[in-house]
Amino acid sequence: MSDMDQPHPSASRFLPHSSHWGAFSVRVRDGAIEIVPHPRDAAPSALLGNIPAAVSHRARIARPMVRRGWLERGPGPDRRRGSDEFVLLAWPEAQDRVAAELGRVYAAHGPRGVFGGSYGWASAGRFHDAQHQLHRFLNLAGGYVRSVNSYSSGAGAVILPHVIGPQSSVAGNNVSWAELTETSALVLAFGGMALKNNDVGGGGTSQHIARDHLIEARRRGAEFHLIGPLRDDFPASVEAVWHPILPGTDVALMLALAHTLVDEGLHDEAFLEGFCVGWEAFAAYLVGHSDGQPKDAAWAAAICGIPADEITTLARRCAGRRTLVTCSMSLQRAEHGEQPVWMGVVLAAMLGQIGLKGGGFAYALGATSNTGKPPLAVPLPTMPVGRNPIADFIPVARIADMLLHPGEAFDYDGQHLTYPDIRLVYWAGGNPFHHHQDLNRLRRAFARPDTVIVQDSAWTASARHADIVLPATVTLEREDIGAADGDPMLVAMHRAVGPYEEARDDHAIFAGLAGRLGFAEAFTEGRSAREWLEQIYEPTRRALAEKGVNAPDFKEFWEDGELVLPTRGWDGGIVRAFRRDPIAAKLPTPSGRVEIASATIAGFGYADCPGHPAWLAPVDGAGSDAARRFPLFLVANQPATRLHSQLDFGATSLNSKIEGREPVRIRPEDAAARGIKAGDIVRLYNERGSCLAGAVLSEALRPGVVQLSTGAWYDPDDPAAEKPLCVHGNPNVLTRDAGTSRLAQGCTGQLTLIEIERFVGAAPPIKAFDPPRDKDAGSA
Ligand code: PGD
Repeated sequence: MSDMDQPHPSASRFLPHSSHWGAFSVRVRDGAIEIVPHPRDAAPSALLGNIPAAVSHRARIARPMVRRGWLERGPGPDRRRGSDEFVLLAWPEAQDRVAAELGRVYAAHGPRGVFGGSYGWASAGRFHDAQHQLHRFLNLAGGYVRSVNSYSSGAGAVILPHVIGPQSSVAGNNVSWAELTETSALVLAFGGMALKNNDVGGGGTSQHIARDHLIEARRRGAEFHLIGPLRDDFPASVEAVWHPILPGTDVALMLALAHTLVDEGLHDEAFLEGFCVGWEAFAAYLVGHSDGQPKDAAWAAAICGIPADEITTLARRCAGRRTLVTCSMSLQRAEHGEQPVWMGVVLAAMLGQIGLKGGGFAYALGATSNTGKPPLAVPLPTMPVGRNPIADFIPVARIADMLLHPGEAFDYDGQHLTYPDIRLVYWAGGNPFHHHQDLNRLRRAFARPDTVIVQDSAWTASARHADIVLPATVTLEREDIGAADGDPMLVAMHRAVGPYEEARDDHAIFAGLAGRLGFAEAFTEGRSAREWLEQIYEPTRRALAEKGVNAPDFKEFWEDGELVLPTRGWDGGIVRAFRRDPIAAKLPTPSGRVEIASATIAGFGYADCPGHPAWLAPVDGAGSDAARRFPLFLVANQPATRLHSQLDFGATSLNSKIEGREPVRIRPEDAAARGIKAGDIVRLYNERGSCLAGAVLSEALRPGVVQLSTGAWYDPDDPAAEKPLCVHGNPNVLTRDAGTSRLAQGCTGQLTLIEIERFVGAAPPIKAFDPPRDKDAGSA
């Protein structure tokens, strides 16, 4: 059966669907798209407002296109990527050329010449997920260099297993929202718990529950402390005490809290003795025996900007009650990002609370909509990707280093590795010109490979920097199953509209390429997309039947539109089991205990990640050379009006812009000192680049801090220039492209130093959403 046999849905019916930011129903009437949030969701996300634009915005890619330089001169490094013309190709020719180029690169360079790391969130949907489809295809084609970890949590994912246990055990299931609401007396939230982040749950979310739990906890009397430069990283309703810390200095504050606990005998020696290793080495550093500097409150105050008496008072309040130390992902997306995560664990250990209900340490609680929810009792439908015959990888945020420095050595988590010599980059479902730091450097990196192929639904800056651009469908144009770890609802994602122009599903694109490369049968296994949905649904159905609960067959599930899955009881995971019995239920760390100091990490000999948590002054921080020229701290955080760069042209995102430019928040006194008024177009700059944005004056920032969210589409005024001005407001032209440390090599995009000035003169037009001019291959 072909996919074309599927009946086109009736236009007047509401159909179930799903997105990373919520389940919803969709109806198409007279060409207009109506979206209604799922009734089960008490706090639906405003991001749903971006969805209607996805269907036919001019930024959609209509048909395959090829870069003129690549078409005329063939594969090879080329600095014109990003500024060249594009030429239209018919699908058969586009696929012939992609298949031939893949064949050439595999024959000449093998799988180590192909980068399929292709990081990105893509869209909700268990079958059409672009990463799964690409990896299945490349595995069958011969393999590829992959990427490991994420931009979200590059440092956290590597440090946590050394110290307490895998991220999934410490972020997802040691302290639940329900426990926080019922039990926590004090929540010490480093980086806060911004509700905007809770809007999004990778894969889908049927209920946004954080706001109500936080309010309920406050009503019961829980005390919240927000450590962070942005006051709205907690909702006003929890009445958090705001400690407006200098960005990037949380470890100094944590150390001073720890120092006060020791100084006043408030630390839990029995817990440190019975459940931890490495206390002596760390304590020697803390009190200054090892380096002559006690990490006391006065020392920390000078670094982090929180007064010493506020620090000692806070430390005393944390002791002797059920205290939960939380650490947001944003904190570790910065230089030495491993340290706040590790030191958060140590602080919680010193308070003796690790493993207790509603206490101890929770990583990234509130970072997405689905953390802190009960785990599912059945497996989710999953598309098999097969096996990659090669093991080569890079830590995901080292993409530019890899392309610029083939053959050079780098360190990662105790390993000495070498960057591969990549000839072909294939990206589907991600936007590196959104997510990577120092975009001018990334442009130089993208000039290096022979060929760059991008599959996306829209003309992102990544598509503009490709040689071959293939138009992919959006979820409303295809059928899928929506589901996510931690959320109990399986959604039958019905197709609401036909494909835009010549867009095709990623699966169909790869099936076509697989046919040309001789492995169509292995790729599709002879199934249509609908048959794949039935296939991947079956293990979930079987598991439900084995549990003796409602287990509808696929047809019934599809007609019902949704299925609520059973969850497991909350047991606090490995950390609580360890607290109950540290001998029988050892932690999966080298010592089986919480590692306050790590012999393994010390053995790596990394100066930028020593064997116990430490304050390491950042290169791009206060007091640095850069700070003298660029005195403002830029917080480049997750946006509140879209997911990353997705649907930046949607209504919710556009409504937040100022004359079409991304809003930058700045304190009134910092603005006045620069002659900036609300609504002015301003230029943000440092030595790496510059961008325009619209000024919003706000007192919700620490003085000296400005905030420009990520996700405005990169829009260079002159795409051929070395360091063009981004006229739209993408902060990644300013951020620094350096790993968190040699341990994790994570992304450090959250913070950087900049200066701002009022932009004088005629503001350049925004072209980010205008597609490149169509050129016909025939007339090329
Ligand atoms: P998205 O905008 O979600 O960003 O980076 P990521 O690359 O995930 O990109 C997804 C792309 O996939 C979009 O272009 C979308 O159109 C495309 N897409 C969606 N569905 C499909 C599909 O079905 N098929 C195909 N082919 N394409 C599809 C996010 C990354 O950015 C993340 S996770 C984080 S946490 C980082 N955060 C920061 C930060 O805090 N600060 C800075 N400065 N930089 C960051 N970058 C990181």
